[in-house]
Formats: sequence, C-alpha cells, structure tokens
Amino acid sequence: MTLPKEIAILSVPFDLGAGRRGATEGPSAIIQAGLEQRLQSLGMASEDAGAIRYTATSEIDQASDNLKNLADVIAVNEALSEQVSRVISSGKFPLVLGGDHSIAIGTIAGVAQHYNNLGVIWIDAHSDLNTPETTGSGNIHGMSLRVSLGEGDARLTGIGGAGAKIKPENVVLIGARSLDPGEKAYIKAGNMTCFTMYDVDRKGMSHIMEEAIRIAGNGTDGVHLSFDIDSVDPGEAPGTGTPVQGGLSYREAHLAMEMLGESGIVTSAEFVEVSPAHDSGNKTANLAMELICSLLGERIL
Ligand code: HAR
Ligand code: MN
Ligand code: MN
Ligand code: MN
Repeated sequence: MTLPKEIAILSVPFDLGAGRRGATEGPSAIIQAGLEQRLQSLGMASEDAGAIRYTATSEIDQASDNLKNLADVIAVNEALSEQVSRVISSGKFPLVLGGDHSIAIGTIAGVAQHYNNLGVIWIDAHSDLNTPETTGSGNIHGMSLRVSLGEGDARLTGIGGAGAKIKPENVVLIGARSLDPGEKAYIKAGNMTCFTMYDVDRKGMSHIMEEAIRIAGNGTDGVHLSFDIDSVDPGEAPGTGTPVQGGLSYREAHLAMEMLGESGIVTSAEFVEVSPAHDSGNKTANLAMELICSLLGERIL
C-alpha cells in the first residue's frame, strides 16, 4: 500500500459520547485551518464529503448512567459506518474528523467490512477500553476501543454488524497516561501492545513507531489510525475535553505521523476530540490539520 491520492473527508460533528460539550465544532475548525488547500499542494485530491447526518433521539436522558446518550451514539455510528464503507468501496481513503472518540465505533465498523484482519494504531492519552461495568463516567468515548473488540453492550458491538471488528493482537496503543483500573487489568491480562508515555520517554518515539508499524502491519491486510488529539501534551493541544499532562511533544506527534506516512501501511484514519471552545486560538485544530498532512506525505524537506 502506498500513499492515497484521493481523500474523502467525513465530518462527524458529534460530542454526546463525551462528558464535556465542544467536539461538535472540531471538524469545521480542522477544515477551516486550511486542510484541503494543504492536501492539494501535496498533490492529493480531496473531497469534502460533508457531515454525517443522523436522526437525533429524544431519549438522551433515558439512557442509563453507565451508557450516557446511548441512542444518539448508536444512531451516529450506524450512519458513519455506512458512509465509511461507501468511501472505501469508491476507492478513496476515508479521513474521518471528529467529534468525540465514540465515533471510532462507527469508523472501525465501516472499515472492517473491507478487511479480514484490520490493524489499529490508537494514539491517545487514554485507552478507551472501559465497559459499562468498569466505566467511572458512563461516557461512551471511554469505551469505543473495547466495543470494536466485540466487548461491552450488545447494542454498541452490533453497530455495522454483530461481533468483534478487530483483534487485540492487531492493536497498538501509543501515548497512554490515564488508565482506569479495569483498563489496566485488561491490558495487563491480554495480548494488546500498549506503549505508554513511560515507554515513549524511555525508548524514544522513533523506536516506538518502528515497533508499532511492525506489530500493526504483521499479518494484517489494512491498518486504521485512530488519533485522539489529547495524546498530545496540553501545552501544544489545549483544545480538547479531557486534557492530561505529560503528553506527546509537537515533534513526537509529527514524527509518528511522518513515519506512518512513510510506512505506507495506513488505509484509513480518524482525528478526534478537537474542541475549539477549549482551544487557545485555533492552535489545536491547526495542529490536527498539520498532523493529517504529515500522515499524508508532507515532509520538512
Ligand atoms: N477513562 C475515562 C472514562 O472512561 C476517560 C475517557 C476519556 N476521554 C477521552 N477518550 N478523550 O480518550 O471516562
Ligand atoms: Mn480517546
Ligand atoms: Mn483521550
Ligand atoms: Mn516526551
């Protein structure tokens, strides 16, 4: 697989999977940062495929405490999974802009319809491996990776078809520094690779990315990048709902994207959790735009 030439940008202005409002404005802020012009100058054709439409429900407050806004999360993700699948069928590279990280459920469900063994590189301060039993917040953006692994509430795991969409041995987490007890137990017990910030500091981003590319690419027929902007240090990416100190530096984040771009293994990508209301200026949306360009081939020299 080489770098894609045709990109379809799917906007998902949705934040009901998060505890704080704000990520609905993420997609338009990233596009307004100049994404399409910049992709064009890289020789890529991009198509703004518009915002995912779904029918909002009136059941918001009837959802249980440990699955907040469940009906809306299901509705948006069903619609997103269909759109993502359609983009791949048309031969284009799906670039999904969130929105909170609950939308990974729909993105991965749509992508997985086209791959037998999908690798996933999940760059995030968090691991999003909670279940309704282990969540402390009830926010579904803290459960999305676990749902894609086929675990959790059946109404979520059934989005885009029943069952697991990915396997833990094909998943690599990078940048983790805020894990709940149930998430730690899952990672420690399982065969999922997790490079925490300790590992990034200790081994360096270059080494971590070589390993991540090797593991996610090993025996897989496609690789999805799920990039949560809160992986980056709040000093560089303040515009997000759940910032955590001690994150990736500006260059570490770019290096990760440059190496992934060079590897040519990435077949779909999403950038989530940009919240302009929490930003200072457009710093975070602009960073997300730049990181997308690094992934898609922009180089310093
Ligand atoms: N682990 C916490 C929870 O389940 C926080 C999850 C948070 N936020 C995200 N996802 N941005 O990566 O609520
Ligand atoms: Mn996340
Ligand atoms: Mn996060
Ligand atoms: Mn560091």
